[in-house]
Amino acid sequence: MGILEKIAEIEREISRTQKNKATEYHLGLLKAKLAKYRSQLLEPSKSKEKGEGFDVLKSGDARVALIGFPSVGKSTLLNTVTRTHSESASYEFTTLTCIPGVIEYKGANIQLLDLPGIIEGAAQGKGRGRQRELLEKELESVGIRLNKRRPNIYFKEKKTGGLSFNSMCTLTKLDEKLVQMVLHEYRIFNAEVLFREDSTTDELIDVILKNRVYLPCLYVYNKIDQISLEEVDKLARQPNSVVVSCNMKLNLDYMLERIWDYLALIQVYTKKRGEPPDFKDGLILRRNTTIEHVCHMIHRTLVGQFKYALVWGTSTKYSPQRVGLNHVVHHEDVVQVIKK
Ligand SMILES: Nc1nc2c(ncn2[C@@H]2O[C@H](COP(=O)(O)OP(=O)(O)OP(=O)(O)O)[C@@H](O)[C@H]2O)c(=O)[nH]1
Ligand SMILES: [Mg+2]
Repeated sequence: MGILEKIAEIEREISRTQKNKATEYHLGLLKAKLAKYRSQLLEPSKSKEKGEGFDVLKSGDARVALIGFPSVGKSTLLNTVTRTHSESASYEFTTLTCIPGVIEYKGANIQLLDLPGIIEGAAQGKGRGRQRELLEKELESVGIRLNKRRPNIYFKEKKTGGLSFNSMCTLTKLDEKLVQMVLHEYRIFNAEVLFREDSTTDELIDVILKNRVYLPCLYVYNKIDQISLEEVDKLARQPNSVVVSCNMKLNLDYMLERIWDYLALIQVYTKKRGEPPDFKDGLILRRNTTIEHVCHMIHRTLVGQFKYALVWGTSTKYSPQRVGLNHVVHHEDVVQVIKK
């Protein structure tokens, strides 16, 4: 049996199995098996010819990928908010490779990647709510976790000593036996596991497999010019959602604002002694960045010569305030580095 058939069979069995106390272990084991086969599917196999990926050079301060079904308007979006042109048309699978564009926003260059529509034939999906679910499922199955944080489970494989199982809270969704069964499925017999929250079997599997990617995701609903106001209202109220119309240029500014927010970018200005701050070329950084990182951005040798920094802005009590390398800067702070 091929891996795909095995996966299909396990999926069928999971959907057949009723969820209750008696089937808990059985389901846990099935989930572990399923995740194992899916991971095998993701591993590049040497025998097969290398599939063509969409290698695009990283550029700018951050990158955003457009993931969606065919003909939802991804290319139109790229064409509207960047200077790049990507072919858009009313037929499906217009885009066949990855087209990068650049959004210029608040002094940052955000790379926007237009990708081919995912899954064949899914465009005739049943309604937009359904599409969101399908998309999530598709990304889930390749190990991408959207708007989720890493599970708070400490897990370490050991050479000997069996399973050390501990938890800092009451576990309602799994127990030692289930953890042991799941670990055995991955041929792990010696390990230390500490649950810091009431985790699920799926979360345990994510931590064991290690190859999960946790990404922020903004759901953009396009073509609102084609649906009723009530429907628009309903979509806009869903979590992590924005509604837009590329054709009629509706709400695109708000979408950019939200993208900026999700990327957690901030802009910090530098200043030389005796000169006004340089408000033209701010540094684009991630939220929770320290002065040390700011120094690295200015010049890689600067940290070595660092004495202290003066900071004006909301991150300090006084403006200016003398701070050290560990100080965390805020959006629109002004920084002056004093060398030894
Ligand atoms: N009514 C309406 N139509 C739109 C809007 N945005 C895009 N379209 C149309 O939707 C069709 C598909 O747009 P594309 O941008 O090619 O869609 P895509 O998601 O890139 O499609 P693939 O590359 O095939 O995956 C085109 O005919 C667009 O003109 C919109 O806001 N409203
Ligand atoms: Mg396209």
